[in-house]
Amino acid sequence: METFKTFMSTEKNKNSDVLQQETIHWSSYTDKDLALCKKTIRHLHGRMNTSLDVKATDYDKQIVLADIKYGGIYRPRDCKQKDSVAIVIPYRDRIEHLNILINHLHAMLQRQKLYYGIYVVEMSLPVQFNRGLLANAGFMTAQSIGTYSCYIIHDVDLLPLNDFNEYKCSPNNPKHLVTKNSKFKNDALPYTDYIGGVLALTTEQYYRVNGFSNLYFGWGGEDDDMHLRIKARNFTIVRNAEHIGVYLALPHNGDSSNPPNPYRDLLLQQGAYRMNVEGLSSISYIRKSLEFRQLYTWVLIDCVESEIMSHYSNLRISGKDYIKKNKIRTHSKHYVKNSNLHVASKLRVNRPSRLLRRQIVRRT
Ligand code: UDH
Ligand code: NGS
Repeated sequence: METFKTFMSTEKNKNSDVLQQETIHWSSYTDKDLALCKKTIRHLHGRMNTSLDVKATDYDKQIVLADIKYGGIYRPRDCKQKDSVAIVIPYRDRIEHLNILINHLHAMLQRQKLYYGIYVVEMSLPVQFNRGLLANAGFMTAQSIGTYSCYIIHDVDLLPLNDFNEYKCSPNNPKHLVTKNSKFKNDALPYTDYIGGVLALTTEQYYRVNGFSNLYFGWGGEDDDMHLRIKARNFTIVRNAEHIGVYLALPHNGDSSNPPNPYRDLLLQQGAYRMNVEGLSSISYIRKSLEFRQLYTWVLIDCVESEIMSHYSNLRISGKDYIKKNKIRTHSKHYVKNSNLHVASKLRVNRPSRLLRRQIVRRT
Protein backbone atom coordinates (compact mmCIF):
# COMPACT_ATOMS: atom_id res chain seq x y z
CA MET A 1 0.00 0.00 0.00
CA GLU A 2 1.45 3.35 -1.02
CA THR A 3 0.40 5.76 1.66
CA PHE A 4 2.92 8.54 1.19
CA LYS A 5 2.78 10.88 -1.72
CA THR A 6 5.81 11.56 -3.79
CA PHE A 7 6.91 14.97 -2.70
CA MET A 8 8.94 17.42 -4.71
CA SER A 9 10.78 20.11 -2.82
CA THR A 10 11.96 23.12 -4.76
CA GLU A 11 14.38 24.45 -2.19
CA LYS A 12 18.12 24.58 -2.70
CA ASN A 13 20.40 21.94 -1.24
CA LYS A 14 22.56 23.75 1.28
CA ASN A 15 23.38 21.13 3.82
CA SER A 16 24.49 17.55 3.43
CA ASP A 17 22.33 16.49 6.40
CA VAL A 18 19.30 17.69 4.59
CA LEU A 19 17.58 16.14 1.67
CA GLN A 20 16.15 18.72 -0.69
CA GLN A 21 15.38 19.36 -4.34
CA GLU A 22 14.79 15.72 -4.76
CA THR A 23 11.92 13.42 -5.40
CA ILE A 24 11.43 11.32 -2.32
CA HIS A 25 9.84 7.92 -2.67
CA TRP A 26 8.67 7.03 0.79
CA SER A 27 7.82 3.49 -0.17
CA SER A 28 11.26 2.02 -0.76
CA TYR A 29 9.93 -1.23 0.57
CA THR A 30 6.45 -2.60 0.36
CA ASP A 31 4.42 -3.71 3.33
CA LYS A 32 1.60 -5.32 1.42
CA ASP A 33 2.47 -8.86 2.55
CA LEU A 34 2.89 -7.96 6.21
CA ALA A 35 0.37 -8.70 8.94
CA LEU A 36 -1.18 -5.79 10.82
CA CYS A 37 0.88 -4.66 13.84
CA LYS A 38 -0.59 -6.05 17.05
CA LYS A 39 -0.80 -4.11 20.24
CA THR A 40 1.93 -5.73 22.29
CA ILE A 41 3.83 -4.68 25.36
CA ARG A 42 6.75 -6.97 24.57
CA HIS A 43 8.96 -4.12 23.29
CA LEU A 44 7.83 -1.54 25.81
CA HIS A 45 9.59 -0.32 28.96
CA GLY A 46 6.59 0.99 30.89
CA ARG A 47 7.51 3.78 33.29
CA MET A 48 10.96 5.19 32.54
CA ASN A 49 13.22 6.80 35.06
CA THR A 50 14.33 9.72 33.01
CA SER A 51 15.84 12.45 35.15
CA LEU A 52 16.06 16.16 34.53
CA ASP A 53 19.68 15.96 33.41
CA VAL A 54 18.88 14.03 30.24
CA LYS A 55 21.18 14.88 27.39
CA ALA A 56 20.41 15.04 23.71
CA THR A 57 22.54 11.96 23.09
CA ASP A 58 21.14 9.73 25.85
CA TYR A 59 18.73 7.92 23.58
CA ASP A 60 20.75 7.69 20.39
CA LYS A 61 21.62 4.05 20.77
CA GLN A 62 18.00 2.99 21.04
CA ILE A 63 16.99 4.48 17.73
CA VAL A 64 17.08 2.35 14.62
CA LEU A 65 18.50 5.17 12.52
CA ALA A 66 18.70 3.10 9.38
CA ASP A 67 14.94 2.76 9.27
CA ILE A 68 14.17 6.44 9.66
CA LYS A 69 13.67 8.18 6.35
CA TYR A 70 14.82 11.73 5.80
CA GLY A 71 12.17 13.98 7.23
CA GLY A 72 11.90 11.79 10.36
CA ILE A 73 9.48 9.32 8.85
CA TYR A 74 9.41 5.76 10.11
CA ARG A 75 7.36 2.66 9.73
CA PRO A 76 7.97 -0.75 11.22
CA ARG A 77 9.55 -3.34 8.96
CA ASP A 78 7.94 -6.41 10.45
CA CYS A 79 4.28 -5.42 10.50
CA LYS A 80 1.84 -3.06 8.85
CA GLN A 81 0.16 -0.09 10.56
CA LYS A 82 -3.05 1.03 8.97
CA ASP A 83 -2.88 4.46 10.62
CA SER A 84 -0.08 6.97 10.43
CA VAL A 85 0.65 9.70 12.92
CA ALA A 86 2.17 13.15 12.40
CA ILE A 87 3.84 14.65 15.45
CA VAL A 88 3.76 18.45 15.07
CA ILE A 89 6.07 20.47 17.31
CA PRO A 90 5.56 24.27 17.38
CA TYR A 91 9.07 25.54 17.93
CA ARG A 92 11.40 28.49 18.38
CA ASP A 93 14.87 28.73 19.87
CA ARG A 94 14.87 25.67 22.15
CA ILE A 95 17.42 23.54 20.35
CA GLU A 96 18.56 21.60 23.41
CA HIS A 97 15.00 20.58 24.25
CA LEU A 98 14.30 19.74 20.64
CA ASN A 99 17.26 17.36 20.37
CA ILE A 100 16.30 15.59 23.57
CA LEU A 101 12.64 15.27 22.60
CA ILE A 102 13.34 14.08 19.05
CA ASN A 103 15.66 11.34 20.27
CA HIS A 104 13.26 10.31 22.99
CA LEU A 105 10.27 10.23 20.64
CA HIS A 106 11.95 8.20 17.91
CA ALA A 107 13.03 5.60 20.44
CA MET A 108 9.59 5.39 22.03
CA LEU A 109 7.54 5.48 18.84
CA GLN A 110 9.69 2.76 17.29
CA ARG A 111 9.07 0.61 20.37
CA GLN A 112 5.36 1.29 19.92
CA LYS A 113 5.70 0.11 16.31
CA LEU A 114 3.98 3.16 14.92
CA TYR A 115 4.03 4.55 11.43
CA TYR A 116 4.87 8.21 12.02
CA GLY A 117 6.53 11.41 10.86
CA ILE A 118 7.89 14.28 12.96
CA TYR A 119 7.34 17.91 11.90
CA VAL A 120 9.06 20.82 13.62
CA VAL A 121 7.39 24.09 12.70
CA GLU A 122 9.20 27.31 13.42
CA MET A 123 8.11 30.92 13.10
CA SER A 124 10.68 33.38 11.86
CA LEU A 125 11.53 36.46 13.91
CA PRO A 126 10.52 39.14 14.79
CA VAL A 127 6.88 37.97 14.85
CA GLN A 128 5.52 37.03 18.28
CA PHE A 129 5.41 33.28 18.82
CA ASN A 130 2.03 31.77 17.93
CA ARG A 131 1.61 28.13 18.92
CA GLY A 132 -1.86 27.69 17.38
CA LEU A 133 -0.90 29.09 14.01
CA LEU A 134 2.23 26.92 13.98
CA ALA A 135 0.16 23.82 14.78
CA ASN A 136 -2.15 24.64 11.85
CA ALA A 137 0.80 25.25 9.52
CA GLY A 138 2.31 21.93 10.64
CA PHE A 139 -0.98 20.16 10.04
CA MET A 140 -1.21 21.57 6.53
CA THR A 141 2.41 20.81 5.68
CA ALA A 142 2.19 17.24 6.96
CA GLN A 143 -1.01 16.78 4.95
CA SER A 144 0.73 17.92 1.80
CA ILE A 145 3.48 15.34 2.37
CA GLY A 146 1.72 12.27 3.72
CA THR A 147 -1.71 10.86 4.33
CA TYR A 148 -1.70 10.96 8.11
CA SER A 149 -4.80 9.94 9.97
CA CYS A 150 -3.74 11.38 13.33
CA TYR A 151 -2.03 14.61 14.39
CA ILE A 152 -0.33 15.08 17.74
CA ILE A 153 0.49 18.67 18.65
CA HIS A 154 3.44 18.41 20.99
CA ASP A 155 5.27 20.92 23.21
CA VAL A 156 9.02 20.73 22.78
CA ASP A 157 9.72 20.61 26.51
CA LEU A 158 7.59 17.60 27.47
CA LEU A 159 9.03 14.08 27.60
CA PRO A 160 6.60 11.17 27.89
CA LEU A 161 7.81 8.94 30.70
CA ASN A 162 5.65 5.88 30.16
CA ASP A 163 5.71 4.22 26.78
CA PHE A 164 2.32 2.59 27.40
CA ASN A 165 1.16 6.08 26.48
CA GLU A 166 0.46 5.10 22.89
CA TYR A 167 0.87 7.97 20.45
CA LYS A 168 -2.38 7.35 18.63
CA CYS A 169 -5.63 9.24 18.27
CA SER A 170 -8.92 8.21 19.73
CA PRO A 171 -11.48 7.72 16.91
CA ASN A 172 -14.41 9.45 18.57
CA ASN A 173 -12.91 12.31 20.55
CA PRO A 174 -9.73 14.38 20.76
CA LYS A 175 -7.28 12.88 23.22
CA HIS A 176 -5.20 14.79 25.75
CA LEU A 177 -2.13 12.62 26.20
CA VAL A 178 -1.01 14.37 29.40
CA THR A 179 -2.34 13.13 32.73
CA LYS A 180 0.58 14.24 34.89
CA ASN A 181 3.13 16.93 34.23
CA SER A 182 6.10 17.52 36.50
CA LYS A 183 5.87 21.29 36.09
CA PHE A 184 2.63 21.47 38.06
CA LYS A 185 2.21 21.10 41.82
CA ASN A 186 1.96 17.39 42.64
CA ASP A 187 2.24 16.82 38.87
CA ALA A 188 -1.53 17.41 38.70
CA LEU A 189 -3.17 19.13 35.73
CA PRO A 190 -4.09 22.70 36.73
CA TYR A 191 -7.79 22.42 35.79
CA THR A 192 -10.08 19.74 34.33
CA ASP A 193 -10.46 21.41 30.96
CA TYR A 194 -6.71 21.93 30.56
CA ILE A 195 -5.53 20.45 27.25
CA GLY A 196 -2.09 22.06 26.97
CA GLY A 197 1.13 20.22 26.19
CA VAL A 198 0.28 17.24 24.01
CA LEU A 199 -3.04 16.87 22.18
CA ALA A 200 -4.05 14.25 19.60
CA LEU A 201 -6.74 14.80 16.96
CA THR A 202 -7.69 12.71 13.97
CA THR A 203 -7.73 14.48 10.62
CA GLU A 204 -11.50 14.61 10.76
CA GLN A 205 -11.56 16.01 14.30
CA TYR A 206 -9.00 18.65 13.29
CA TYR A 207 -11.23 19.81 10.42
CA ARG A 208 -14.40 19.65 12.52
CA VAL A 209 -12.99 22.18 14.99
CA ASN A 210 -11.44 24.22 12.17
CA GLY A 211 -8.01 23.70 13.74
CA PHE A 212 -6.55 26.09 16.29
CA SER A 213 -7.25 29.80 16.29
CA ASN A 214 -4.46 31.76 14.54
CA LEU A 215 -4.99 34.84 16.69
CA TYR A 216 -3.06 34.00 19.85
CA PHE A 217 0.27 35.79 19.50
CA GLY A 218 2.40 35.45 22.64
CA TRP A 219 1.86 33.17 25.61
CA GLY A 220 -1.44 31.66 26.75
CA GLY A 221 -4.99 30.88 25.74
CA GLU A 222 -4.67 29.01 22.42
CA ASP A 223 -5.15 25.66 24.18
CA ASP A 224 -8.23 26.92 26.06
CA ASP A 225 -9.60 28.27 22.80
CA MET A 226 -9.14 24.82 21.27
CA HIS A 227 -11.05 23.38 24.21
CA LEU A 228 -13.97 25.72 23.44
CA ARG A 229 -13.92 24.53 19.83
CA ILE A 230 -13.88 20.90 20.91
CA LYS A 231 -16.82 21.46 23.24
CA ALA A 232 -18.77 23.43 20.65
CA ARG A 233 -18.55 20.44 18.31
CA ASN A 234 -19.90 18.18 21.06
CA PHE A 235 -16.67 16.30 21.50
CA THR A 236 -15.33 15.48 24.92
CA ILE A 237 -11.70 15.15 25.89
CA VAL A 238 -10.45 11.66 26.59
CA ARG A 239 -7.36 10.74 28.59
CA ASN A 240 -5.52 7.61 29.60
CA ALA A 241 -5.36 6.39 33.18
CA GLU A 242 -3.40 8.77 35.38
CA HIS A 243 -0.25 6.67 35.64
CA ILE A 244 0.08 6.41 31.83
CA GLY A 245 0.19 9.99 30.55
CA VAL A 246 3.10 11.01 32.75
CA TYR A 247 5.42 13.74 31.44
CA LEU A 248 8.67 15.27 32.52
CA ALA A 249 8.84 19.01 31.86
CA LEU A 250 12.30 20.15 30.82
CA PRO A 251 13.16 23.34 32.67
CA HIS A 252 13.39 26.63 30.82
CA ASN A 253 13.67 30.25 31.82
CA GLY A 254 10.55 32.36 31.99
CA ASP A 255 10.15 33.45 28.41
CA SER A 256 10.80 37.14 28.04
CA SER A 257 10.70 36.50 24.28
CA ASN A 258 7.18 35.07 24.58
CA PRO A 259 5.27 37.44 26.90
CA PRO A 260 1.69 36.71 27.96
CA ASN A 261 -0.82 37.86 25.37
CA PRO A 262 -2.86 40.70 26.92
CA TYR A 263 -5.83 39.98 24.61
CA ARG A 264 -6.14 36.29 25.42
CA ASP A 265 -9.18 36.59 27.71
CA LEU A 266 -11.03 38.74 25.19
CA LEU A 267 -10.15 36.36 22.40
CA LEU A 268 -11.43 33.49 24.48
CA GLN A 269 -14.76 35.14 25.20
CA GLN A 270 -15.49 35.19 21.50
CA GLY A 271 -13.67 32.01 20.65
CA ALA A 272 -16.55 29.65 20.04
CA TYR A 273 -18.40 32.17 17.84
CA ARG A 274 -15.38 32.84 15.69
CA MET A 275 -14.42 29.23 15.19
CA ASN A 276 -16.46 28.65 12.03
CA VAL A 277 -14.57 31.23 10.07
CA GLU A 278 -11.26 31.58 11.87
CA GLY A 279 -8.68 28.83 12.14
CA LEU A 280 -7.53 26.31 9.58
CA SER A 281 -9.92 27.78 7.02
CA SER A 282 -8.50 31.30 7.32
CA ILE A 283 -4.83 30.67 7.99
CA SER A 284 -2.39 32.97 6.22
CA TYR A 285 1.36 32.46 6.22
CA ILE A 286 4.32 32.11 3.90
CA ARG A 287 6.42 28.98 3.98
CA LYS A 288 9.99 30.22 3.82
CA SER A 289 11.74 26.89 4.09
CA LEU A 290 11.11 23.17 4.15
CA GLU A 291 13.94 20.78 4.93
CA PHE A 292 13.86 17.02 5.23
CA ARG A 293 16.38 16.64 8.03
CA GLN A 294 17.62 13.28 9.19
CA LEU A 295 15.32 13.01 12.21
CA TYR A 296 12.52 15.42 11.38
CA THR A 297 10.99 17.66 8.75
CA TRP A 298 11.71 21.31 9.51
CA VAL A 299 9.33 24.00 8.33
CA LEU A 300 9.98 27.71 8.68
CA ILE A 301 7.06 30.04 8.25
CA ASP A 302 6.54 33.76 8.22
CA CYS A 303 3.40 35.71 8.92
CA VAL A 304 2.36 39.28 9.59
CA GLU A 305 0.64 39.73 12.93
CA SER A 306 -0.93 43.09 12.08
CA GLU A 307 -2.37 41.72 8.86
CA ILE A 308 -3.89 38.69 10.58
CA MET A 309 -5.30 40.77 13.44
CA SER A 310 -6.61 43.54 11.15
CA HIS A 311 -9.74 41.46 10.45
CA TYR A 312 -10.51 41.37 14.16
CA SER A 313 -10.56 45.00 15.22
CA ASN A 314 -13.68 44.29 17.30
CA LEU A 315 -11.55 42.35 19.75
CA ARG A 316 -11.40 45.37 21.95
CA ILE A 317 -15.07 44.91 22.89
CA SER A 318 -16.24 42.44 25.49
CA GLY A 319 -17.66 39.03 24.64
CA LYS A 320 -21.21 40.04 25.63
CA ASP A 321 -21.14 43.15 23.45
CA TYR A 322 -19.71 41.12 20.61
CA ILE A 323 -22.62 38.70 20.90
CA LYS A 324 -25.14 41.56 20.93
CA LYS A 325 -23.49 43.40 18.06
CA ASN A 326 -23.34 40.33 15.89
CA LYS A 327 -26.80 39.10 16.95
CA ILE A 328 -25.41 35.71 17.90
CA ARG A 329 -27.94 33.43 19.58
CA THR A 330 -26.93 31.44 22.61
CA HIS A 331 -28.84 28.99 24.78
CA SER A 332 -27.69 30.83 27.79
CA LYS A 333 -26.05 34.15 28.48
CA HIS A 334 -24.49 32.67 31.55
CA TYR A 335 -20.74 32.93 31.78
CA VAL A 336 -18.80 30.66 34.09
CA LYS A 337 -15.57 31.63 35.71
CA ASN A 338 -13.10 28.85 35.13
CA SER A 339 -9.64 29.28 36.61
CA ASN A 340 -8.48 32.71 35.47
CA LEU A 341 -10.54 32.82 32.33
CA HIS A 342 -14.12 33.34 31.28
CA VAL A 343 -15.70 30.72 29.15
CA ALA A 344 -19.05 31.13 27.46
CA SER A 345 -21.04 28.13 28.53
CA LYS A 346 -23.74 26.20 26.73
CA LEU A 347 -23.05 27.89 23.45
CA ARG A 348 -25.06 27.25 20.41
CA VAL A 349 -22.59 27.66 17.65
CA ASN A 350 -23.97 28.11 14.19
CA ARG A 351 -23.18 25.49 11.62
CA PRO A 352 -20.34 26.50 9.27
CA SER A 353 -21.53 28.33 6.19
CA ARG A 354 -22.19 26.23 3.13
CA LEU A 355 -19.07 27.68 1.51
CA LEU A 356 -16.94 26.73 4.49
CA ARG A 357 -18.46 23.25 4.65
CA ARG A 358 -17.57 22.77 1.01
CA GLN A 359 -14.01 23.94 1.69
CA ILE A 360 -13.76 21.53 4.59
CA VAL A 361 -14.95 18.63 2.52
CA ARG A 362 -12.66 19.51 -0.36
CA ARG A 363 -9.62 19.72 1.89
CA THR A 364 -10.34 16.33 3.48
N1 UDH B 1 7.69 27.44 22.29
C1 UDH B 1 8.96 27.49 21.73
N2 UDH B 1 9.70 28.62 21.87
C2 UDH B 1 9.23 29.70 22.53
C3 UDH B 1 7.95 29.64 23.10
C4 UDH B 1 7.21 28.50 22.97
O1 UDH B 1 9.44 26.53 21.12
O2 UDH B 1 9.94 30.70 22.63
C5 UDH B 1 6.85 26.24 22.05
C6 UDH B 1 7.41 24.97 22.67
O3 UDH B 1 6.97 23.86 21.95
C7 UDH B 1 6.81 25.02 24.05
C8 UDH B 1 5.39 25.48 23.71
O4 UDH B 1 5.57 26.40 22.65
O5 UDH B 1 6.87 23.79 24.67
C9 UDH B 1 4.68 26.12 24.90
O6 UDH B 1 5.45 27.25 25.33
P1 UDH B 1 6.07 27.40 26.78
O7 UDH B 1 6.86 26.16 27.11
O8 UDH B 1 6.78 28.69 26.86
O9 UDH B 1 4.78 27.49 27.63
P2 UDH B 1 4.60 26.98 29.03
O10 UDH B 1 3.14 27.25 29.27
O11 UDH B 1 5.56 27.88 29.98
O12 UDH B 1 5.07 25.58 29.16
C10 UDH B 1 5.50 29.24 29.94
C11 UDH B 1 6.10 29.82 31.18
C12 UDH B 1 5.75 31.28 31.31
C13 UDH B 1 4.37 31.45 31.84
C14 UDH B 1 4.09 32.90 32.14
C15 UDH B 1 2.59 33.14 32.38
N3 UDH B 1 2.27 33.47 33.73
C1 NGS C 1 -3.76 29.02 31.61
C2 NGS C 1 -3.52 29.47 30.17
C3 NGS C 1 -3.20 28.29 29.28
C4 NGS C 1 -2.00 27.57 29.85
C5 NGS C 1 -2.29 27.17 31.30
C6 NGS C 1 -1.10 26.50 31.96
O1 NGS C 1 -3.99 30.12 32.42
O2 NGS C 1 -2.93 28.74 27.98
O3 NGS C 1 -2.61 28.34 32.05
O4 NGS C 1 -0.01 27.34 31.85
N1 NGS C 1 -4.75 30.14 29.70
C7 NGS C 1 -4.83 31.46 29.56
O5 NGS C 1 -3.92 32.21 29.79
C8 NGS C 1 -6.15 31.99 29.10
S1 NGS C 1 1.40 26.91 32.37
O6 NGS C 1 1.31 26.71 33.80
O7 NGS C 1 1.73 25.66 31.68
O8 NGS C 1 2.36 27.97 32.03
O9 NGS C 1 -1.70 26.41 29.11
